[in-house]
Amino acid sequence: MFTLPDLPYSFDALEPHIDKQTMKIHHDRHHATYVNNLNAALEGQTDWLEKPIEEIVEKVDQVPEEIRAAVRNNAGGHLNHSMFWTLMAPGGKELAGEIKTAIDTNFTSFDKFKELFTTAGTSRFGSGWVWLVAKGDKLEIGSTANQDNPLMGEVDSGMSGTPILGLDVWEHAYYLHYQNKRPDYIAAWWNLVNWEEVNKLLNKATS
Ligand code: MN3
Repeated sequence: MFTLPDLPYSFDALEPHIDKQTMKIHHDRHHATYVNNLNAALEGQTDWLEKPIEEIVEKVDQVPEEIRAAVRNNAGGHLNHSMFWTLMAPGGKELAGEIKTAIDTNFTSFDKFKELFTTAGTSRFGSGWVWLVAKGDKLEIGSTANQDNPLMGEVDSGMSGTPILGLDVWEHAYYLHYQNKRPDYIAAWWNLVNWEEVNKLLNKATS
């Protein structure tokens, strides 16, 4: 059985960039629903229930067809949100170390990277996620629809690689405070990025 992880900070810790009520509803209702629906979809599938969430997302094509769509949406939802909470920190964490070097090498500068990542978020139609992935010794930016994750691979998600940074651009992530102004939410989110965690994920992906 999968369980809802606690937030690594309080619901109001990301204010003023992301408000308390949005965080509470996003975590306690949206993320909780993905966890509950995933457990319900996998009921009786003992071998699948014992796998790490990353492996289920990676192998979603092998899940029995009658539950595949539910597992895709809800395993993706659970993994994406579990990552998302840890990729933010109150006030953000300094961009330093290998991730800083890798961003400069792959995108020429942080400003250019920020511009490309932001555009991927503002141009994603409907609900989805923006990702920075490690792919071999390169970094790539892309976006996926719904709760798809790059670990699902090119055919299913339109991307591949190991996600090291993800941004939720579903309306439920910002609508209470920002209404339809997704670009304002993304601009504020940059103040919260936990680059220490991104660095850890980069090291893990490339080691
Ligand atoms: Mn969400």
